[in-house]
Amino acid sequence: MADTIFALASGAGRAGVAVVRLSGPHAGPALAALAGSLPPPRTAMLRSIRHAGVEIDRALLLWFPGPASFTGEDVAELHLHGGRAVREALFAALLSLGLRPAEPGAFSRRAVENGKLDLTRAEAIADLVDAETEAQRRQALRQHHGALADFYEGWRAQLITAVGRAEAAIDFSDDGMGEAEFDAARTTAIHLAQEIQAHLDDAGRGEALREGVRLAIIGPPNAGKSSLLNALAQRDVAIVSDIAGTTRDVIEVRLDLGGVLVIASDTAGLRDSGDTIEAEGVRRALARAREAHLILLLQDGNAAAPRAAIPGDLAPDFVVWNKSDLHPHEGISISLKTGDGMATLQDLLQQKVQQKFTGEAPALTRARHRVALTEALAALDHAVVAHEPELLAEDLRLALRAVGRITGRIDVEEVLDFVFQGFCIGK
Ligand SMILES: Nc1nc2c(ncn2[C@@H]2O[C@H](COP(=O)(O)OP(=O)(O)OP(=O)(O)O)[C@@H](O)[C@H]2O)c(=O)[nH]1
Ligand SMILES: [Mg+2]
Repeated sequence: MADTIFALASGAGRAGVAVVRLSGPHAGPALAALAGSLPPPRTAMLRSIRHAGVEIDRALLLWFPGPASFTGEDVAELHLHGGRAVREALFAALLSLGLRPAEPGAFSRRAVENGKLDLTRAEAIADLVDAETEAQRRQALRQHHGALADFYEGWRAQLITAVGRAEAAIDFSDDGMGEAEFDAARTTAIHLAQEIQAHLDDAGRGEALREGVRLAIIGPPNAGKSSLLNALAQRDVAIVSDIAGTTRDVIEVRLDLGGVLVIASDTAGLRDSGDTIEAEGVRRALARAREAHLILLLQDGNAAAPRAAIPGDLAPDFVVWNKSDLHPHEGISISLKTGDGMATLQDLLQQKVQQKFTGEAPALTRARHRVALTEALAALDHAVVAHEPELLAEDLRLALRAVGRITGRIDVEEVLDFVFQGFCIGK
C-alpha cells in the first residue's frame, strides 16, 4: 500500500477534542514535518503543530510505527482542539504534504489486508460504533474478541481435514483402501451440515440483536394499538382517536427493552374496508406482521367490540386485552387509559425478548454470513450423497471456500469491497 491516508476518527462537529488519524509510509514524515520531530513510539506528547510557517494548534500526538499498530502500517494520531477551522487547517496541511483523505472503512480494511483483523472482527468494529443498546454492545464486543471468528474457523478446520481425507480416498481408490477415508470425510459432511443448519435456524438471534428485534402490534380498529405504541415509546408518536381506522401507515419506534433494541410497529386496524387507503393500510399491517420477530395482538376487552380476522399463518406471541378500566378480561389485561397492567406487560415483553434473542453462544450476526453458510450447506447436502470421492472432495472444497469467506481466509479481495462499503470514514 503505497499511499498514506488521513481521516477524522472522532465525530464531526464541534467538540473538546478531535482525533485525526494517519496511516501509511508517509505518516511518520508528515507527523515530523508538522510537529518538528517524531514523538517516541506510543507515548503521548503535547506539541505545537505548524505548517508553512503558521501554527495550526497545540495537539497531543501519538506515534505507532508499524507493524504494531491498528492497520499494521505506520500510524499517527493527532488529538486537536475539536473546532472546524482547526480541522480544516490540518487537512489542508496534510493534503499539501501529499496525503489523501481516507475512504469509508479504509483503516479497518488495511488492518484486514495486513492480517491484523479477520473480517468478523472488522465487522464487529462497525457494530460497536453503531451499538445503541447494551445487548448490541455486548454482542459486538464478543465478536471483536474473536468469538465468531473462532467458531467459523473451527468449522473451516474440520472441512480442511475432510477435504484431505476425500483426496486421500481418491489416491487410494485403486488399491481399495480409500473406503475408510471416504466414510470419514462423508461423516464430517453430515455432522457439519447439521451444525450449520441448526446455526441458520437459530431464530435469526444474532441478526435480530444487531439490527433490532421487530415487534408488530396488530389488532382490530380502535383496540388501542396506537395508544400502546405511545405508552411503550413514552411519547406521543402515533395519532390516537376514537374514530375506527385512524392509523393507516405503519409507525415505527425504536425502544430499549432491558438492553435489547426493539423496533415496535403500530399498524392499521385489521378489518375489511371499502376504503382503498385503509385497505392498503391493512395490507401493510399484515406484511409487517409477517416479517416481525414477535407479534402482539391487541384486542378490546369489550365482548361487544369487533375482533380482528387474523390470517392463519400469523401466530401472535402475545394476546393482550385492553380497556380493563371498562372491561376487565382474562389473560393479559391492561388499560392504556389508567396505565394498569402496563408494568406487567413490559416485563413479559422483556422476558420474551431476553429468552429468545440473548445468550452467550455465538450467533449469526449478518446477512453476509448467512449467505456464505447457506452456500456451504448446499455444498454439504450435495457432498453427503456423493458416491465418488472426486465429487465428495469437490463439494467439500466448495463448502470450505464458502465458510472461509466469512472470516476472509479465501477470496479476500472479492469480499472486502462488500464489507467495507458499510463503514464510515475514519474507521
Ligand atoms: N377507556 C379506555 N379507552 C381507551 C383505552 N386505550 C385506548 N382507548 C381509546 O380508544 C380509542 C382508540 O385508541 P387508538 O389507540 O387510536 O386505537 P387504535 O387501535 O390505534 O385504532 P386504529 O388506528 O383506528 O386502528 C381512543 O379514543 C383511545 O383514547 C383504555 O385502556 N381505556
Ligand atoms: Mg391507531
